[in-house]
Amino acid sequence: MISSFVITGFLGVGKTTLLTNSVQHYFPDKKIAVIVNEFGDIGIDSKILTNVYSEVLEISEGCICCQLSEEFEKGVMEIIANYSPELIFVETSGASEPFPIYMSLQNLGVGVEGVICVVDAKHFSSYKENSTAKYQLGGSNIIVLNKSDLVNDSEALAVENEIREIKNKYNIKNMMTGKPIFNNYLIHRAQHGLVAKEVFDGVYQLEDVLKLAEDYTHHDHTSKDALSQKVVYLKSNILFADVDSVLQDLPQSIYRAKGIVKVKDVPEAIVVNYAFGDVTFDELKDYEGKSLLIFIGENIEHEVENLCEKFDILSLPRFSLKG
Ligand SMILES: Nc1nc2c(ncn2[C@@H]2O[C@H](COP(=O)(O)OP(=O)(O)OP(=O)(O)O)[C@@H](O)[C@H]2O)c(=O)[nH]1
Ligand SMILES: [Mg+2]
Repeated sequence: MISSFVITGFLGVGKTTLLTNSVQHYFPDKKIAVIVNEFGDIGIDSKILTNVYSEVLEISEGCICCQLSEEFEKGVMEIIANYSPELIFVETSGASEPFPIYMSLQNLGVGVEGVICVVDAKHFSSYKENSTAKYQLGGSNIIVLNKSDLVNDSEALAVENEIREIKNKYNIKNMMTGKPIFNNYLIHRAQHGLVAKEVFDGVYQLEDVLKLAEDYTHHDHTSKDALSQKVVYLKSNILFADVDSVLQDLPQSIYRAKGIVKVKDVPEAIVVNYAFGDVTFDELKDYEGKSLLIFIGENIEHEVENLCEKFDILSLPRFSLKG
């Protein structure tokens, strides 16, 4: 049986970092497929993962939490047929819940060894009220308190206590028995996603929850904390400082920005990674694609339009990405 891990967690918490660092560190000899379930046809993360087979399965726009199965399952079947992986890692979109993905893997006969929820130790309080974030915790059985380098021990402990509270309240339960489907969960601390090896030891084997599938109903998210994404293109002929000034000025409702940008004063393209006010830049060699940024947050349509008006270097695509 092919094994898998599902990696969930809110926007920008370090899911891809956990994949690239931990997974490649612990599984150098295994045939691994990494599947990133992402918005749109952009696949920024897949450009960064180079050592393993990786593929981005596109999520259509709309309610991402509802993007159950069909396309995802078809994509996974193709990957299994073409590549025969021993182990599959699925990174779910930071704006969606893990359970539908979990069910899809089960349906395909892929064993789910664990659902890992990555938590941002530093920025947890900025996003913990979001209902998607709560259901991500509720639907996982391995919790990784990442970015622990950015907090002290008492701050980390405080976040761990909050996680336990949310976990108790939002644990998904089997509708028939009323019992939580995950008997147990553990919290591991990590820096840059490098977790203890035991996280992947397969000791987590989940209860068989196929019965639950019949009863699973999508949680009704209020529009208050609905997450949306917008893509903007960047003009050519811009400087690094221009990009930096946009990122310095993002409104709080934009939690996450990522993209690949080309600027005049740096020879290679730059991967931009912005999460809750913190930003990192990495060079990406031989990138020939468009220069773009994706903004993700709560009801951000207007904010992004304002940004485009304010910063001449940004422009909205004339056609939707799907169109
Ligand atoms: N200081 C610090 N930064 C981290 C750590 N882990 C990840 N980061 C940074 O956080 C940013 C987001 O990391 P990603 O791994 O792309 O996050 P993600 O959860 O995959 O993001 P999405 O897929 O967009 O939801 C990047 O700039 C990382 O370098 C960590 O442990 N410590
Ligand atoms: Mg990612």
